[in-house]
Amino acid sequence: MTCPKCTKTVSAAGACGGCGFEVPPHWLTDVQCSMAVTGARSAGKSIFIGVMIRHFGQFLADRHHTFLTPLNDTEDRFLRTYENYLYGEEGIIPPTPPDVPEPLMWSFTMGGRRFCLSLADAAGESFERLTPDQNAFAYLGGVDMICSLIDPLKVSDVRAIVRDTGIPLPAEAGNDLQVLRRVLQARAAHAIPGRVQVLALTISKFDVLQGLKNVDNDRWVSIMGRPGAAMQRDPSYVTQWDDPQDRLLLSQELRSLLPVLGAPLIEAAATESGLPYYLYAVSALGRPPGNDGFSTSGISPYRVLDPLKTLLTMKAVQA
Ligand SMILES: Nc1nc2c(ncn2[C@@H]2O[C@H](COP(=O)(O)OP(=O)(O)OP(=O)(O)O)[C@@H](O)[C@H]2O)c(=O)[nH]1
Ligand SMILES: [Mg+2]
Ligand SMILES: [Zn+2]
Repeated sequence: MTCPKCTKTVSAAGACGGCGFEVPPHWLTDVQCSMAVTGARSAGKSIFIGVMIRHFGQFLADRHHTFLTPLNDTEDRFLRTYENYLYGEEGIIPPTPPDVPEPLMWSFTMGGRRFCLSLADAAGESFERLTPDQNAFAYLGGVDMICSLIDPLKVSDVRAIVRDTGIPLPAEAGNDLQVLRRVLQARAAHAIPGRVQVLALTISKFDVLQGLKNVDNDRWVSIMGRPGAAMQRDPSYVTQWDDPQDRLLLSQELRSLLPVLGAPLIEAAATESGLPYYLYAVSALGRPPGNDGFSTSGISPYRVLDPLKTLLTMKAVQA
């Protein structure tokens, strides 16, 4: 058993001997699942986490008739760092400070099994500077899933079209491919022998690309406007577990999208890492944010549960 924060071996609940993190008893008794969300600055990591967890709680209640229980100080931190912004009056989430990432943890039941989820958010700024010797990022070698966000608003072609439509653009920051390679190198340096890890290559802010089917641009209209495409559907809230058929279909469509996004080397980096990987598309907000934050326009997420459902299904099968 390893600590969710520093990956040192732990044999009992309570303060970890390596880092002092309070390891909850659930971590030792339940099916462990851990996810690290990575990506460059403003890739959409924190908003994705905030919306994913909120919707996961609703999904558990509606589809599994169970509850998402925050552990340690997670409830307070989640409220302060995510929910107060996304569903309150605080305006947009500020950039995550480059501190040592502290996992958020929850416990819940799915399919009659208890799960304990550990989820790590970190600053894009830290990932952009990451080197394999940084022990604060050892968790990258211990997590079950690395969910790496790729931001379509970094693509100059997409930015140019979006700028024309008048939607506010976040500052262009960080190179997604470089960050992905740094994350995967750090992962390899801290890998725990025998641990199965998967990589979720996840296009964030997918509403931006879906919006291109309505613009005056033939190339994008033909790519994004195909009726019946998996990219146009969102069954993630309906199915109880991962749906492999839907996932494969979506992966195929996204595979043909990556070169168009100018990101063909993203898959090469994934292959180089030797990790099994899947492609996902998510939109946490479902639409571009307004200048004054989120609350006025409302949040209607798209496929935000897909990576997590793959992870939980994988762990349920392994357990
Ligand atoms: N259109 C659209 N924009 C989004 C979405 N999610 C995030 N954004 C935009 O991206 C900006 C950054 O989002 P964050 O979640 O704070 O990004 P981050 O990756 O956590 O950034 P750091 O903490 O600095 O590393 C937001 O202020 C939004 O403008 C989305 O689903 N759709
Ligand atoms: Mg953040
Ligand atoms: Zn520790």
